[in-house]
Amino acid sequence: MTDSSAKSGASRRAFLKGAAATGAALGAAGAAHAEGDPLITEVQDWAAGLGDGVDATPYGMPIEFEDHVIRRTVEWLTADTISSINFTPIHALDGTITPQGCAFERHHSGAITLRKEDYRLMINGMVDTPLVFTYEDLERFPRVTRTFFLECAANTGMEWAGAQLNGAQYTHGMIHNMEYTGVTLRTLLEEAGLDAAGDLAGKWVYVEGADASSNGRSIPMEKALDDCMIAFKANGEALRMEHGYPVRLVVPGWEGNMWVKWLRRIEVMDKPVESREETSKYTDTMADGTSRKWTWTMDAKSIITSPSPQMPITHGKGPLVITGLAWSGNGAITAVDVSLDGGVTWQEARLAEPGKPMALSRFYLDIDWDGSEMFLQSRAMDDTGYVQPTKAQLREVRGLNSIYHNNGIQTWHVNAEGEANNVEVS
Ligand SMILES: Nc1nc2c(c(=O)[nH]1)N[C@H]1C(S)=C(S)[C@@H](COP(=O)(O)O)O[C@H]1N2
Ligand SMILES: [Mo]
Repeated sequence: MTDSSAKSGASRRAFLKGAAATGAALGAAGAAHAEGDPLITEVQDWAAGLGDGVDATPYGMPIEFEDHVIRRTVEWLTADTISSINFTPIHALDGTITPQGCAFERHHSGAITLRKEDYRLMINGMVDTPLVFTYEDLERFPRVTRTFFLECAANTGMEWAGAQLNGAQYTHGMIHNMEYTGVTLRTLLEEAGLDAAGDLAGKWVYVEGADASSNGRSIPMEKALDDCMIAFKANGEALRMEHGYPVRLVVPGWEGNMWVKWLRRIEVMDKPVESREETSKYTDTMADGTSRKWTWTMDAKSIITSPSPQMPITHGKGPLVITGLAWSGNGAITAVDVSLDGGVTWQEARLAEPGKPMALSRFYLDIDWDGSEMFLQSRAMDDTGYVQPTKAQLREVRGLNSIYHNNGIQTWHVNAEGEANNVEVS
């Protein structure tokens, strides 16, 4: 590559030498070249004059050197961009919060532009008082803020029959994790009065969006009253248009398809609608040709985001940070194990912080890489005691006909050069 990468390599080595001197465990990372490094000894352009003023970026974008950290599509999957999918660059992110600007999108009839002033949310059906809320109305109910992942049921769906897409972004990038602010669905249902509906057992809500597809889904009342949210902020700011501005439904731990964007109507019913999105789609065909339905929960899953095919090891042997994401729709992640040898032996990774229910967890495993090939795997455990299955275990139960709900353990083969590829081990 260019001069500048060589330069930053040199300054990194200098840093590592400093770290070793203070007793950190990075001693073997390389000799220092601090002496004579113009980046240290010379006054640089950026220090010789003034930087940008505070009026240069009223709303900031990532610096130009990060312009590869973007949503991407897979050409053969993206027949048209209106009814389609793109993928979060999870390989290049760290921490747990997904910036809205690069969080994957899935729309069935394109992303619509809906002004707050034109927004209406209706609650009708088996309620005391059918109601219509404006956006301003919603802002006056008691508010909550909570962080959840949204995973499309089809995430990793192209990998059912074998290793196919080469990159964590493509195999596992139909996921994002945001801090949502809004009101609970329970608050609004209570406002409309659920009592007239009598016994709540067996009741459902049917939720639909304002876009042409409407993406209607039926949700059991227990879930609706438990933790669903009517969200109008994500990561502190207004929802982006592509994520449902001004209001979307949040259905923690359940498949992304139920998180209706541009939410416009909630009907309380005594049975599910059996809409297109819950019959011909989002059902799982088994080996014998029958289909599972109402497979709402996203089971525990994990992925090593680096190293990975888009994130090869470029620094040679020595200290290596292995990192990734884990999540469970059934609760909080309690542990993540990492294997370097395709699942023969496992080591427990470090969680960046204790797992939160139905939110992404970040894990790290710091190793001293000897430069030999690895078959990297990660396996998540949640607080129900569930352990992420191997692909073989999953196929034994579910066959090969499914698209949705593939939470099998992923393998990256890393060769001696540090390049990684999507493979399967038997
Ligand atoms: N109104 C509406 N809601 C929708 C969809 C849609 O097309 N229209 N797509 C669904 C699907 S399949 C998924 S995976 C998530 C994607 O949310 P995102 O685009 O914010 O990532 O939204 C869901 N909600
Ligand atoms: Mo989806």
